[in-house]
Amino acid sequence: MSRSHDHTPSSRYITHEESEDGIDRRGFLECMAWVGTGIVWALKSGVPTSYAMSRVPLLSESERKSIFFAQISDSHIGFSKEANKDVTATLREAVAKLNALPESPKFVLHTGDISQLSKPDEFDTADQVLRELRTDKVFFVPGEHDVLNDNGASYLARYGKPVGAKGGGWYSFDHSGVHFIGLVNVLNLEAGGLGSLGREQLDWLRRDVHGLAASTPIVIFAHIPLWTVYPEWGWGTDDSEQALALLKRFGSVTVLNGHIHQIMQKVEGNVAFHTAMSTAFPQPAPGTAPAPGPIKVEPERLRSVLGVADVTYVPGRHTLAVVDATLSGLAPAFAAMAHETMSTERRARSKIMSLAPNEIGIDNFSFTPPVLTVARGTHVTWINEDDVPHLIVNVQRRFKASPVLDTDQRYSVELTAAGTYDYFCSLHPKMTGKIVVQ
Ligand SMILES: [Cu+2]
Repeated sequence: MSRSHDHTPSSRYITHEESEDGIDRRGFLECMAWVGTGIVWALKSGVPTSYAMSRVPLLSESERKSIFFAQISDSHIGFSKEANKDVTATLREAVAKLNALPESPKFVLHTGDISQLSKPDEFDTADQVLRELRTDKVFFVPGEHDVLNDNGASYLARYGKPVGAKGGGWYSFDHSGVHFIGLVNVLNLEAGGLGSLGREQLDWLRRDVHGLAASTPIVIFAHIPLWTVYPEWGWGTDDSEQALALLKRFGSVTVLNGHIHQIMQKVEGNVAFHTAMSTAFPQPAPGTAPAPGPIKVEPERLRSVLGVADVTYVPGRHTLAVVDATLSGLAPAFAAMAHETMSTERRARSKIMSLAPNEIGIDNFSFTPPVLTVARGTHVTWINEDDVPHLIVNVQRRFKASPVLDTDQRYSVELTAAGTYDYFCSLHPKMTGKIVVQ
């Protein structure tokens, strides 16, 4: 399994290479970044086949017309920084894109980060725009941005209840002979870790698939990728392998994720993984920038790095195909972005922080200094200079967790007892730091 492989980032993220017949054979073995090309993939009688978007005309008429369902992800309603000042408008464009399909999708999956800061009015706006979709129903799973402040309680009340969600918001349903499973991997994250499903959810999953025939096509959707895309940036889920082990016996498993705001795909045995574009802003390709986070591209290119995914399925033929569609209608333009814009954009953005001896700066998804030594009774202050929200949690729970800190917001605690305080960001648990009180 590639989860345990130790490829360097440069060898792990290969550029799409296609053989003469349009079938990407390396794709069966390697993780890959799809750059500069739209992708369709199909599971035909359990055999994965991938095509460049240009091959879509070769699909049968019925396949092309029978859009089964669609995926929207990472709409981040409430975000209004440089990378996209009107994320509501681009979500609306995504809705229009889906409404313009020759056949309406039966339903739409939203794979999380509906909102930027879990605010009721952000959810209200998202709901209002999504109501314009010409489809029967929209199913949601939460992103880490949707469960700020209350460990997901308000998310659950709004989106979990209507689908009879269990525990932290997971649920399943059946449609046209396909079994759909919405999983939650953004709750109770631990310092230094990745996304997490947790024991309770894994036990539920075991019971959920127990009675299903191995021939039942399975579609799993969750926010953070259920395969290790780039652990250095937290792009993976710690216990996803345990979930996938429960699905080994099924002939066709499709995993749809968001979170990384770019198209990536990998096929491993019976499991096909796919991450979707955001409708709000792009993020850097793994390892091409100091940190993940929103990046600004030339205005004319924005709509070529935002989009949706359409999925077709022909019952009885075990065919499931995902087509990524940008808002512009042009091929995704991540490649050019990766090489031209990102490093300069990040460099320009990165601020020089002058910090007092009791201050900890947050920038580019890291804490500065990583270890702060102070005297007893010091008020320690975190300052978020990043363009994404962060949330400070003490591992030993000896000081109160911060509220969500958006850009330029601060949080202070008075540390009266000597000792070592480990802390991390509960939204991005790879971000860790330490305070030594003497
Ligand atoms: Cu964070």
